[in-house]
Amino acid sequence: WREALAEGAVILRRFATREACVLLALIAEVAKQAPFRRMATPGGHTMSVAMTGCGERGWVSDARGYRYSRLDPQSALPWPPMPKPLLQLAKRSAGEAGYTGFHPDACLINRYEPGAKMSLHQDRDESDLRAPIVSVSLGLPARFLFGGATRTAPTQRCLLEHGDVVVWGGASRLFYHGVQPLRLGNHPLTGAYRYNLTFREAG
Ligand code: MD5
Ligand code: FE
Repeated sequence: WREALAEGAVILRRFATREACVLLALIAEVAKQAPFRRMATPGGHTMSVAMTGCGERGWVSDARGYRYSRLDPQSALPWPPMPKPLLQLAKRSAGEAGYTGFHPDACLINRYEPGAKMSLHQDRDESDLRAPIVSVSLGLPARFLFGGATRTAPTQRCLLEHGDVVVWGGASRLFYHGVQPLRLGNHPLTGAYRYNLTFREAG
């Protein structure tokens, strides 16, 4: 259940399956205070993925660019605190992959509806790019693409399913990656949606 996926990346298959119900209930709690929204891109488009977040910092995108903010721009209030079970899962996952001392201050919550996708990109808005990113997939499966350190590097595809956790550290931390359009489906816990939690040391 523990496999190397790329340089520095480890997939912990089904690591979060038993906790999934609790995680989804916590996501719903966060979304009551900071509702899912489709953010604007700096280029003037609207993302197909709906997002919210919890923790000290939240990732935001608008006409001014991408950044982390202590306040939810929609409410001008701080993001909801990161629930303990989420923080614990993130730390346990990082530990399983060999990363001790992981202290995420941001949990970005992505919600994919059928057709929603994420184009190839790098995650580099965090202040310390040596810290790993822990990603937890819930609900419908996604065809995930990851390449290499350059946009044109060859890409590999992998299926990320309900309960799968990936720890992206080392070289893979800065690999280009994306998510193919979500296919229609019905998951017993999430219906037509896929959720992805990413834990980051942002600040
Ligand atoms: C997702 N989210 O499935 C993905 C999981 C995002 C995003 O890409 O930015 O919200 S995070 C996957 C990730 C992070 C860092 C490095 C790599 C993948 N990688 O090297 O492939 O919604
Ligand atoms: Fe990303």
